[in-house]
This record gives sequence, C-alpha cells and structure tokens, in this order.
Amino acid sequence: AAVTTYAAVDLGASSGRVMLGRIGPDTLELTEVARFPNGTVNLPDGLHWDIVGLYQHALNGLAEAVRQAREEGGLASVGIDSWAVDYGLLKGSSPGRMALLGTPYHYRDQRTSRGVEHTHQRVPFAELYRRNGLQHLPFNTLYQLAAEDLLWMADKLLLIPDLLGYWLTGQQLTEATNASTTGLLDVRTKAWDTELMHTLGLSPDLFAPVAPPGTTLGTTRGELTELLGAEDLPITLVGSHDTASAIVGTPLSTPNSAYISCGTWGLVGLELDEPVVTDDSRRANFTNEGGVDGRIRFLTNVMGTWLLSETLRTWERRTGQEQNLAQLLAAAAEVPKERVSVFDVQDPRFVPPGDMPQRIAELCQEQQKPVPQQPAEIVRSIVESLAAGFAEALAQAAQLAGRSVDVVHMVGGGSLNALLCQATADRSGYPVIAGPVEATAIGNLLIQARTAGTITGTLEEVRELISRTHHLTTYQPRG
Ligand code: LRH
Repeated sequence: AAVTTYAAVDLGASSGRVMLGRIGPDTLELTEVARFPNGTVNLPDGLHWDIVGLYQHALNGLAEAVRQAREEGGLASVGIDSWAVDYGLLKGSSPGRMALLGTPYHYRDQRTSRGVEHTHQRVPFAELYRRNGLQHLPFNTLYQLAAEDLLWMADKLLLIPDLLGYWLTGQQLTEATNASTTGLLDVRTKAWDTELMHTLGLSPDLFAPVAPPGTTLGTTRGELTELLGAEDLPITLVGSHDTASAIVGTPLSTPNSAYISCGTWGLVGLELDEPVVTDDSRRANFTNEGGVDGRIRFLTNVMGTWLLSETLRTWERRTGQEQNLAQLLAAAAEVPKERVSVFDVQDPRFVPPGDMPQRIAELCQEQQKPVPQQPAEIVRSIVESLAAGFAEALAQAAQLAGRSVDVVHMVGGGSLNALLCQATADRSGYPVIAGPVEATAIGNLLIQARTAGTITGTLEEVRELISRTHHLTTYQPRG
C-alpha cells in the first residue's frame, strides 16, 4: 500500500523536534530529523521564550525533512504543535506583513498573579468555569492578557503554533484545541466567547478565526522556497495543543482507558464526548480542553518530569558535572522505603524554575516529614510523589466522570521511566501500559495523514495503527 511522508514540528518546554513520519494503512514509522533545546530566557521584564530561535530551528529542520523525503516522493505536508496558552502579539495593518510585538512570555513568568486577581474581580472563577470549563491555571491566556503591558498596541494575537504557522505561510488562524486553553472559548459551542471578551476589555478583533484540526492553513511563503528547498509546502492544522496531539497518539485500548501524558507536565484524565462542568469538577480543578474531532480532554495538570529535570539542572549547576538520569533512576530503585518521603507535587512553589531539592527539603520540613538527603533518595522521593499525584488524579477523574477506569496509558517521555510507570501502577491499582514515547509527534502526523486521505477513520481506528506498529510495555500493579 502507498506510504506518504509527513513532517511534524513538535515544540516542548525543554526541547523541540522535527520528525519525519512515513505513513500508510499499515505503516507508521518515525525518524527524528532535528532536535534543539528550548527553555526559559530570563530578561529584565521576566521569563520569555526564544521564539525567533525556535522558528529558525524549525525551518532548518524542515529543510532537512524536505531533503530526506525527496527520494520518497517529497513531503506531503507539515503540522505544528507546542505547549498551550502562550502567544505572540502582532502589529500591522496588512495581514500578510505583521510584525511581532515584544518577546512572547513564558507561562512560568510570575506576572500572571496580577492578572488572576484583576480577572476574578470582573468575572468570578465559578462563572468563568461555567463558560470555559477550564481548570484554574494561573497562566491561562486570559490571565496573561490581564497582565500584558503591550496589549493596547497589538492588532492580533496568535498562539505559539499559530504564530509559527503564520511566519511560514502568511496566513492567520487559531487552531481549535489550543484555542480551548485560552479561557476565552465557550466550552459548549467551541466558538470564541465574545461576551466574555467584552467583559474583560478584550477586543474580539484581536483573535483570528477558530479552525478545527484538518484545516489547511496555507502553503509556505515564496520567500522561504530557497531555504526549504521546496515550493508551496502545505501546512495542515493538527491538534496544535501538544496534549491534544498526544491523546490522538495514545493507543487507548478500552473505552474505559485513562491516560497520563507525561512530559514536563503529567496530564492525567479521560477522553470524553461531553464536558463535565460541575461544582465537584471545578473544586477538583479538572479541565475540559478541546480534543481532536470535537472530543473533550477531561484532565488535570499534575506536576511532571519538570521536577526531575529542574533537580538535575540544580545539581549540574552546583557540581559542574553532567547528571546521568538513567544511573540516578537505577540507584533510586534501590532506596529502601523508609528513606522515601512522599510530598505534595502540586505545591505552587514548584512552578517557577529554581532549586527544587531545596524546595522539596523545605516542604518536607514544614510537614514534619523526613528530608531526603542523597541524590538517589531525592530522585526516588520525586518519582514516588509524582506517582502518588497521578494515582490521586486518576481516582478523581473516574469519580467525577462517573466512569470505571480499567487501564492507564502512559505516553511521552515519562513512559520510558520504568520506576515511575511501576510506581503509578502500584499506587493507582491499575495496570499501566507505557508508550509510545513520541505520542505527540505521532498524533500530529496521523491527523495530517488522515486529512490527506492516506489513512481514514475515527480516532479509535487511527489509534489501532499505533498499537499495531509500536511496542508497548505493561506494568501490573503489585501488592
Ligand atoms: C504541556 C502543556 C499542557 C499545558 C502546559 C502549558 O506541554 O501544553 O497541556 O497546560 O503545557
């Protein structure tokens, strides 16, 4: 059967990558074409992203993807996804030639606390939740906008993947799954809530029209032809919120499967057909984000590998020595139970970058728990605490949605962490099926392939291709 080649640009908080996907009715092969670091950029006015650098890396990666796809009939299209909520502001009267205003902020920047207060004075959280169905995250776009100094100058706002799409094509749209993370989308109609915008003093003209995954944004600008080595490359909207693509790329094996998409965050929840917007779901801080094909991602943000990676970064800075995660995890597996402290990974002190071992020690002291001392003890305590956070969220998701969960799928970087997968199985009581690690890129590629007609079917049918082509590891709960 015919195999077609697609490229995914997938930007995570700690790295970005360009992946090539060869896809056919029985084929799903991924190769990494480019990988580049990403992270916080500390400027005098706060934490930012190096968005122009990311764009340049994506372009170079795409040029390489074009080269590699040449013998295989060329690249059929490109899809872009990234973390949610962040945006760039644009200025200009001609839609095809707008300039970026300022440097996009990183969602971990602390300015948003001002925005939360300001927003809730106008619209109390309970009402916001009824309208947008979103969990409270202090960095949801609407809170960022309430603290945004450059807003008065801006003509347009584009979320990160849409901004890169604009730079590639000159066309502006707001992809629907990521739009759902702004807080400005109506959870039921899935359209911009212009009434809410007016109440918050935001002009609806600031926002580009919402379009679902499967829409063709446009083709690459003529000015990029030489650099890319290709003309008129189509950019297809996919689930541009990375978590939306990750859930497409999760081979949910039963109707009662839960998932954990574990990268920087651990996104724990269920795929539903209808939102759950109740007082209980609001209090438990469960979100109803938009999924591909109009599905609902009913989930909550649990701390993810951020805690581990910031811990390793702290030790690297302190010792000047590169830390080896695999070795640390192997040592952590040997730590006896009585040396492990389970702490609350949801404590807000862990959100900003910084010295996590110090913060863990402070939290444990405050709660009169033993402070883990050695690196292996700290790593083991982090892993067990993450698993405890996941287990709690899984139980809540099932209860709030009135579902009986039978299995948990762990995808993303965390699925490679056997200690974490086993601890999650043990603490939740559910079997954990781990993999694929590249669920986000897979989800991105599969929606492009379905849009072009290389594959067909519902998400369930599309996911079968993943379980047929990828090796998954099952962790049974113990004791
Ligand atoms: C994960 C993610 C998550 C959002 C956060 C901002 O990368 O997109 O779904 O809550 O970043």
